[in-house]
Amino acid sequence: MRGTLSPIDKAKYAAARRAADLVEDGMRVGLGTGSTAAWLVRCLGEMVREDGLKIRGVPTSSRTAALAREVGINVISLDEARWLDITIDGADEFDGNLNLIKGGGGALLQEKIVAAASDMMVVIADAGKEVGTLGAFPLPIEVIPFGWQTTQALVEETLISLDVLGRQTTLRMNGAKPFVTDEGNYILDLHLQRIGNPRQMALVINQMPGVVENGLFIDICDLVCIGHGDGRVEMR
Ligand code: ABF
Repeated sequence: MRGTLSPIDKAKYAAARRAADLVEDGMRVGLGTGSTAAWLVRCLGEMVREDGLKIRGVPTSSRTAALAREVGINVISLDEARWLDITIDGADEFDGNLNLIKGGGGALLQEKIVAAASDMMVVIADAGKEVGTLGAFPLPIEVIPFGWQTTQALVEETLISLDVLGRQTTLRMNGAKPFVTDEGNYILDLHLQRIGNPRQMALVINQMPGVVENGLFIDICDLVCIGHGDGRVEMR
């Protein structure tokens, strides 16, 4: 099946496969969400079933939990694990400082909590996710449903004071209804084009009432495995 993969899936698989080699017997492993992270979960499942690898996995979404169980990984909660040896997850963008935009898949809240509770956070991505400056990918902001339009207006007004090009937000939809996260929240996608100061942006956004978390991961990622369509993997 892997022989018939598109170049982009080959790149995702190659990155995931390389990162899976960082996982050792006995580790507690944070399992990311998204199509690249799904390759990682499948690789780890294979290592569990075929090589007898013994790990405990903490999923970052209900989707990943279901896949991890399906491939034979011993799934535990973050509170059972308390601390993780490594988390391996995808990203929507990463820059030269290994800062990230995440949350395109809607799982940013659990992803950030799990990553922050890990000794090491590894991102797996195809080369197309690398950017000079973060922000072309809309920044996901998780907000509670109560008063979400008021929160939206507050976000847009507050951004006037920052040096940003755009400040339009859109409510993420799932068909005709708002997309609802695993935590029962909504997501506003913030269209900025570029984020000159991601650290400041992350702090400002998270101070607003109604905002639960944003998709900027600053100083959290330790290593990026960048997959290419020909199967090469670069490490940053
Ligand atoms: C998750 O999956 C995210 O935080 C990110 O939004 C997304 C990347 O998805 P994919 O690997 O499918 O490009 O990790």
